[in-house]
Amino acid sequence: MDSATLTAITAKVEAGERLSEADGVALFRSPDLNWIGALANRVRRARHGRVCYFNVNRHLNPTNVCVYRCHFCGFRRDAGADGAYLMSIDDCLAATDGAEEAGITELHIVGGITPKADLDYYEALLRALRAAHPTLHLKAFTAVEIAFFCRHHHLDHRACLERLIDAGLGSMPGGGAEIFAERVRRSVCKEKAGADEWLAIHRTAHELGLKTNATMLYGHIETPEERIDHMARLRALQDETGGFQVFIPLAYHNENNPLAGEMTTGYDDLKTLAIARLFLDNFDHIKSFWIMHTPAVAQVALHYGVDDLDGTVTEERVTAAAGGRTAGRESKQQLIDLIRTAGFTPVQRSTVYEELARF
Ligand code: V47
Ligand code: SF4
Repeated sequence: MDSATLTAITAKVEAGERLSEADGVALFRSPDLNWIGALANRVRRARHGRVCYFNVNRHLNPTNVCVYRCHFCGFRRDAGADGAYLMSIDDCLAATDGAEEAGITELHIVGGITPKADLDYYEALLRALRAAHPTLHLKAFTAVEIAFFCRHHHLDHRACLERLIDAGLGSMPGGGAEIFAERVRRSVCKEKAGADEWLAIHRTAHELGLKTNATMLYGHIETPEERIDHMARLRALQDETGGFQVFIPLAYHNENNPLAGEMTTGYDDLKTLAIARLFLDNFDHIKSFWIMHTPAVAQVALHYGVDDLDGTVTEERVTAAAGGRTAGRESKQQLIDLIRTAGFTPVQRSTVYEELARF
């Protein structure tokens, strides 16, 4: 891209004008990471100053049994295969025992797609967790899981979500979005809910008052145009509902999965995060899931548009299964130090971005 295009995009951002899809693609095609990063940093600083948010959470993946076969997934197992597991509700209670004492404020609950873990199972699980941990926020179920529950139980999205809210669901994570483009989904995750259904479920969740998150799995077979198309569809829904809290680009990991592509580079990670900050002008937060980006890249990313780090995640299995080297046990103090030494003020937040403590 010539510098005139970058200058024109810079002028738009400075005037608070929305970037077009062509602008977004041009940014991906530009090699000028530091220019793009500096621009994203200006937007980030105008919104959040020197604050960097983090939360203290725990992941609970009740089963890795999955009837789907996404090509990028190292986590899934066939029922009965070596390493396949399905936790009972008591197992889940045991795994979350002592959560509050450990300072945890959120449980992030997602699992594989199996009739053995259906809506009845998850309603009972939410109720049991709510009874055992009344103050913990239950952030649970990707739209892909909700779509499966709906089909399995012959329910529409609204009825299914209402049942889960009644059982204790507090918000929804952003997984399962992958890349919305049909070409990519047909190739790497053809069984799971398509883009339209993913978006429809989040729309309904927003209508019911649930906050939700949005992800994008990048660094495999998608093109820059498909990354921007993905973000454009999220931006359009956000214009309608305002219900998304945060955008989380997830970096593809290449172990134990049939896709076996290259890992993303730090360069691509930073550029993708910065472009997300510039393109998604109606999203409050851009999060680095540092388990995927590594603490080193996540720290630098705070200067490239990121204002949120997730988190003091314990027991995260999806990334670990695909070659993640960063054990999900970063202590709160380490996270605080990582944010501070990058020149930012660590703010511990709740799931829905209320400030809990400032360090
Ligand atoms: O949906 C699967 C992705 C997601 C791989 O909402 C992979 O706060 C990289 O959605 N390499 C689950 N990614 C994780 C997720 C998430 C994580 C953190 C915070 C939030 C949030 C959501 O992980 C899956 C899929 O897109 N994934 N395999 C892989 N090999
Ligand atoms: Fe199943 Fe999720 Fe893995 Fe796809 S990414 S195979 S839906 S566990």
